[in-house]
Formats: sequence, C-alpha cells, structure tokens
Amino acid sequence: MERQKRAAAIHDISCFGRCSLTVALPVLSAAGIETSVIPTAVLSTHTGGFDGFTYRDLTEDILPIVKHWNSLNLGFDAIYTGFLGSFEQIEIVMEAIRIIRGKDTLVVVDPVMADNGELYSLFPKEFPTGMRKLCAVADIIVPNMTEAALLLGEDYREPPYTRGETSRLLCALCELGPKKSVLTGVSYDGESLGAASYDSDTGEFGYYGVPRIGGMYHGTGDVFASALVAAMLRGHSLASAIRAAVDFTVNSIARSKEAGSDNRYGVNFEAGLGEFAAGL
Ligand code: PXL
Repeated sequence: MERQKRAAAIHDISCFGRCSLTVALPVLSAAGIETSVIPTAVLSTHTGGFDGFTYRDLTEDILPIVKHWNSLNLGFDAIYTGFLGSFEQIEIVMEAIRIIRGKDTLVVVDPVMADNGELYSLFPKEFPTGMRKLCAVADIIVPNMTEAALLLGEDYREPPYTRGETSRLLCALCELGPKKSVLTGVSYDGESLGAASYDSDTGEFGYYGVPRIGGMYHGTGDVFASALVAAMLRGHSLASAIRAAVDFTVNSIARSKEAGSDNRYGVNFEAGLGEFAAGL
C-alpha cells in the first residue's frame, strides 16, 4: 500500500465563509492526505463582503509551532501556504518553510493578496514585493491574474487574454524562482474559464478550461489550489492535477449557483468531495 502523504497547510481560519483552512483541510483530508495546519490568523468571516469581522493575528505563534514540530522530527511531503495574516508573516513563513522542508517536500505558494484588479484592503502596498520573495522559494505558485500582475509589477488587464500573453506571464513568474507556475481565472474567449500553466523544467505550457458559469463566488481560489495540491500529492502530473482541480471547482460553483446561494458563503465543494477523491 502507498505510504500516506503528509501536508502542512499554512492559511488563516475564516470561521465562516468556506475559504482558506476550512477548505484546505477537508479537501486534502478527503484525498487521503494527513493534513497538519498552521493558522495564520482567526477571523469570524473572510474579508470579502462582510462588515465587522473579528481578526486575531497569530504571527507570534507560527515559529513556536514550527519549532515544536521540528523537535518531533516530522517529515512533510508538502507545504501549502495561502492567506497570511500580516506583512511580517511573509518572512516568518519563509523561515517556517526553511525549517520543515525536506529534500522532496513540494512547496506550493498561493500568493493570496488580490482579486479583480485590486490588492485586498487589509494589505499594505508593499505586500506584493514581500510575496514575490515567498514565491521565490516555492516549487509551484498559483496566482490569479491580479496577483500575477502585482507579483510582476505590471498593470492588471481584464480578460479575455491571448495565449501569448499568459505564456509571457507564466515564464516571467517562473523567473521569480518557482519551477512551475499556474495562472487561475484564465479565459481566452470570454466563454470558458480555467487555468494555464508552465513547467520550466520541461518547457511545457498547458491550459484547461471549461464553459464559464458566471457569477463571482468567494473561496474558489482556495478550492482550486487545495484540489491541485491534493492531486499532485496523489501522484498526478501538473496537467492532470489542473484538470481535476478545475472540474472540482467548477462543479462546486455550479452547485452553489443552482442553489442560489449567497456568493459570500463560498461554494458547495462538500457535495463533490466523494467524487473528487474517487477520481484521484
Ligand atoms: O480566499 C482567500 C481569502 C482567505 N482568507 C481571508 C480572505 C480571503 C479573501 O478575501 O479574506 C481572510
């Protein structure tokens, strides 16, 4: 029997609203991956569309957690980082990665900081410069188009994009340090939506898109990235992991749209977990 894989997920806990750890943990667990967590902050809800959310910063807890783990000699097959609670946490998470990374650990950084052309209001304007340094130590990064523009110091452009444009962005992202880059929210024709990728080891570009459902739902970047990490850990190639993650995400959006759910509540990924896990 295949050895069970172990991942460390470093994200906030948004207590309500299906994103970050409340998505990463169930998705990775359903895929059979033992998942440890380092919460970067605890919020009553995510910050997308709710007023008056509580916010407890856990910057000071991250390294003590990591150092305790280190004393236990735990090995991690993957480290997956997402929303960080403060600018200071960028350097701290880099140190955490340095401490717990083994020679075969897959480090996936989702540079969560922006969407729809805007840096999240919680973050200072120098946040993208810090995030660029974190991306440099990753094996795979998973920005959306806004995050990619911020990482590269470019202006954001609305979709649709050309393949030439995404190929140039993907190569530039790999030049920051990661071997593989994946761009989310990519549409070439306005009618489909998916993810584009580049593997600098093989020189291979990829794209997988499905018909666009429409509507904007919170947490879909986390659903996609969590499923991607799960599929990679289960031995899928980058292209195959992207297909599984796009399908899982789009099916989750379709369920929520069909149910007429509030888009701030995240998407119904739960109903798809069984099918997703069975397909891995
Ligand atoms: O899904 C990204 C995310 C994660 N965590 C928090 C957020 C967001 C996006 O808005 O606010 C707290």
